[in-house]
Parts: sequence; C-alpha cells; structure tokens
Amino acid sequence: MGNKGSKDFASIAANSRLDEKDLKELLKTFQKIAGSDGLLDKAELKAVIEKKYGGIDPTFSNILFNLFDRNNDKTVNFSEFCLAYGYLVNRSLDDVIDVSFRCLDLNNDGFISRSEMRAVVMMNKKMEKYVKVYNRETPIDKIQLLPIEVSKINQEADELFDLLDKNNDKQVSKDEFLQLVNTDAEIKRRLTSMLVKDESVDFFK
Ligand SMILES: [Ca+2]
Ligand SMILES: [Ca+2]
Ligand SMILES: [Ca+2]
Repeated sequence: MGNKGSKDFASIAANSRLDEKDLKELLKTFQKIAGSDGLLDKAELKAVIEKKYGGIDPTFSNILFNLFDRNNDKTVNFSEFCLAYGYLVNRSLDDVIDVSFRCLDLNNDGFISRSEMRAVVMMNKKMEKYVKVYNRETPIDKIQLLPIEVSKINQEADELFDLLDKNNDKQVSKDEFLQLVNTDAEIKRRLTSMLVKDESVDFFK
C-alpha cells in the first residue's frame, strides 16, 4: 500500500484525531484485512463483519461501507479507514452530520428515502437485540423481530422521516437534513447515536 512515511501518519493522525501509536496498530489491522492491493473493498469488509457477527446484515454492511468510503470510489484506502475509525471512537468529530447523511443514504443517490430510513432504524434495533437480548450468541442475520416490533420501528422511522422531509416530496435532501440536524439537538443526538453504536469500535480486532 505504498510507503507510509511519518509525514503521512502525522496528517492522517491530525485529520482522524487518532494518535500515531493508534495508527501503527490500525495499519497492521488494515493490511491484514485489505490484502495485497492495500484497498478494502465491500467483499473484504463483509468478510470481517461475517467473522465478527457470524452473519451478514446487508443494511449494516452498506452503512459501514458508506461510512468508510468517504470519496465514494467503492474502495477504502488507509486514510479513509482511519477517518472512519476516528469517527467511531470519537463521536464529536465535526463531520458527524455529513457522515450520518452518507450512512442513511444507503444507495448513494444523494437522497434519503422512507425505506432507507426504515432499514437503518430496523438495523439499529436488530443490533440492539443482538447485543442485549441474544448476548451476541446468535448470528446477526438470524435475529428475528416480532411483528409488533417491526410496526413500532416503522412508526419511529416514519416520524423521523416526516420531520426531516420538510417540503413533503417523499425524499430527504442533504439541505433538508442539514437544516434540521443543525438546528435540532435532539434530532442530531437521535440520528448520530443510531448510526454507529459503541459496539462497532472494536470491530476490527
Ligand atoms: Ca474511497
Ligand atoms: Ca438514497
Ligand atoms: Ca424533501
């Protein structure tokens, strides 16, 4: 993956708010999972998820991949990897809102749809159940939700979606998202805590 001099490390450290010692550890991890081309693709990320959670939840792997692939070129380089990792470790990063939007826009078309919002809230609930109810012993793709849970989740997602979709055109644009999330601390808290659980931090270990 090229020569990572200490200058590169310093700039990655500054951008990701990780220290250089963290970065050296992360580089080892990254090299292991990204393979010889030094780039992490979606299949490689899925393999990591599968190993950790015993299964794949497609929404979860899409969210994570969007979180990592900042420039949307379908691969994750080491610098992107560190940025996302820094984001997971330190929730107060300035780009938290931007990243939240990217994570919710599962198909990357620049808008959040109602079904994307539902899928993300659903995934979040599944993850919660996986950790709290099943104690991580059941593969994540085997976690079942009761019909009553599903309808509650959809209701919760729809409420949030309707708040965000100010002009009622059935999609949430980036502008709508920024307007509300920047002015409403409670919505900001809900969205950002929903997308990335502390759970994900030890992900690659
Ligand atoms: Ca990329
Ligand atoms: Ca979308
Ligand atoms: Ca709209």
